[in-house]
Amino acid sequence: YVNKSGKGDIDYIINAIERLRKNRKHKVLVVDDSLVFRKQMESMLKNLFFEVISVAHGEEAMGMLQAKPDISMVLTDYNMPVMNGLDLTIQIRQTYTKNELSILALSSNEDDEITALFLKHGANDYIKKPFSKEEFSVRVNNSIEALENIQEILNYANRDYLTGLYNRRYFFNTIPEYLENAKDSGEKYAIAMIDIDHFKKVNDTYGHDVGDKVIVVLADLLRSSTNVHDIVARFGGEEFCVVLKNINRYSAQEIFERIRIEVQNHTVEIDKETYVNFTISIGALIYNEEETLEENINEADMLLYNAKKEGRNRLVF
Ligand code: GH3
Ligand code: MG
Ligand code: MG
Ligand code: MG
Repeated sequence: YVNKSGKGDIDYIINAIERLRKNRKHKVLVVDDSLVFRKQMESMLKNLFFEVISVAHGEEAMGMLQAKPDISMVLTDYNMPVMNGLDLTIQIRQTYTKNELSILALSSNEDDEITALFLKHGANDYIKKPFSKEEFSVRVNNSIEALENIQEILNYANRDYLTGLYNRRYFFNTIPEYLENAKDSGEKYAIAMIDIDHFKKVNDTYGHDVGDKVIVVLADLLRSSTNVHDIVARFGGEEFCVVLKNINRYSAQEIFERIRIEVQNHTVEIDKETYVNFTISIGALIYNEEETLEENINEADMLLYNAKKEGRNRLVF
């Protein structure tokens, strides 16, 4: 069976299966005051393998977005009691960009101005009621695909390919704003520069692939030893930067020291005969708001240099 556009239903199913295969079951929030219409959309979306949540108006939708921050798309009606679709769109865009959350506006309103207003205030696309099941599926799929493509590109731009950690570019783009929050809330942040000791020897003795494996092991260890709100970045080579959020000097020292000891005690198994041990040196400080980020990083780098000079496998705070 082929629809008017030449695309068969099977294409949407293939599309949806492709998404499932990539292990991404997107959550979609349906916002409509008509129960009949909500049920209809729910069933169409479930056929496209989306996880669906539905609410009756904009205010409920805002509450749901706060409770479930991993929603990928909002499908919203225009005319609703308490808060209409346009006000909802405006509110959502104060928190989420078009690249983070897709908004599809739906309305039977004949007024073309509403369409323009929706798009102007940040809706990604617009569907006029009544619409065919086919148009609905195509527009929903297109928006989700666009969102996935942008997120994939952002991922390539912001993350290090080998370890999946944030790269230097992301770090220097994001950290200043992140630290601004610290200034406002009066929270202290700790910054550490971390470098593997005698890493050239690892490469020279076991080869570059083993060296890479060691870098990945350290990356995983840094990630698992820190909080979700902390930042772990690979600056290049075997050099990492860790930022701990909302922490005092004593706790930061304890965490970095624990990481150092964990690395020292960890054995990397390459194969049945090859086991590699390695150590790291750490230069760390409590972020000084009176100085720039670069100055803070340079200071941490100096402390790292001192840790190396004093014999390696140590923390200088
Ligand atoms: P030190 O204790 O003073 O830090 O000695 P080191 O041998 O670790 O010296 P340094 O930090 O200058 O060495 C960095 C080495 O890391 C040089 C480079 O060949 C290697 N390297 C950089 N990036 C990678 C990578 O992605 N994979 C591998 N396997 N090696 C890398
Ligand atoms: Mg309505
Ligand atoms: Mg090194
Ligand atoms: Mg180095």
